[in-house]
Amino acid sequence: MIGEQPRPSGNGTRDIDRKILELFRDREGGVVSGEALSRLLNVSRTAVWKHIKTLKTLGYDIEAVPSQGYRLVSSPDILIPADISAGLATAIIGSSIICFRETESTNIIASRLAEEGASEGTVVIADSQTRGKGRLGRQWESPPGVNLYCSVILRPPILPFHAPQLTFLSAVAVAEAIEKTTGLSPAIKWPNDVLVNGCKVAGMLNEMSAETERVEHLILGIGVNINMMRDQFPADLRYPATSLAIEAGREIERIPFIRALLESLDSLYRSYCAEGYGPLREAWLALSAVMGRVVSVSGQGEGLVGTVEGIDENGALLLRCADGRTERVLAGDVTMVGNGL
Ligand code: BT5
Repeated sequence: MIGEQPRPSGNGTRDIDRKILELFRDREGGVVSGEALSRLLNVSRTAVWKHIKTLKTLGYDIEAVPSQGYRLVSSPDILIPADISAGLATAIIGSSIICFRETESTNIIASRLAEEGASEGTVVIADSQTRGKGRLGRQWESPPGVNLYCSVILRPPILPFHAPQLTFLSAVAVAEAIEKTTGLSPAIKWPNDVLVNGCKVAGMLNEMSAETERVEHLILGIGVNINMMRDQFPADLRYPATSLAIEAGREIERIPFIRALLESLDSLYRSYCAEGYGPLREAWLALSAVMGRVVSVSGQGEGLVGTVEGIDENGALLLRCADGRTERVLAGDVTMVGNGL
């Protein structure tokens, strides 16, 4: 179940969804014919059907009544979107906010919405996920009531080969939000894990849809362990994990954290669009847990060991190996080995 808060800048598609819901509510549980919806909204019957299908994916229980039309049986009942957008100081991120009580994966929903034309800055949030995705087909533990699972739709005006530069946007924004709302000191492990006191507190999964000449959309998937307790973590995690509450020794309010995160994302993204990659790269380097450290690489680049020298224009990790050459690592996982070769 969900709540939805389209903000005034929402595009036509989401406006039609909202108008359909208003028409249902005007009838108070009654049936509204497809013909009436099509006439009142000035769209085709097929378009009405597509919007009904989208609303159903978003958690609205809409029944088709044979030869009469549609009836809204129940609406999502969480109020989080309205709470989040109240006082949210952003220009792009949060143009529309959609919340689910439970969904398979916010990245899957966000991709679907993006394909249907959802506006840039649309944010999909879930209280729990049944199939939370990590990188490389791994799973992301997503219990209810404690954490943040969210996906943001971006449509950056850049060529696809520049898209890896935006990989770091969400990790930097999460780190800034942690500093601002908890006073903890986060660090980023390449490419995108956010650590507090050496343990993983957040992970990111970015997914892109592109043509040769342009990025169609980019989904920033962000999972943050906010109030998860020690006994909620599975025993076999790849890397030691923690939550903000465990590290801060107190419960962290989710809504102010989410608002701080969306505001950081908004200002970093706008600065990227106006000034390019430089400021984002600098921010990432300032927060990096791996700069100057010796790391070993698994996945692509398996077996490489070297001292981290930085990241390049495409987000690749630059490693100085024992024989003096510098290797570029484009994908994979790194593990810290020591303090210098
Ligand atoms: C990540 O993958 O770190 C990316 C996680 C992205 C999750 C968000 S939630 C919202 C959005 N919707 C989705 O479906 N996904 C995104 P990776 O680096 O591959 O780490 C995954 C590994 O971390 C797993 O194999 C576990 O070992 C471990 N892990 C799983 N759940 C965890 C958790 N909640 N906290 C810390 N570690 C976890």
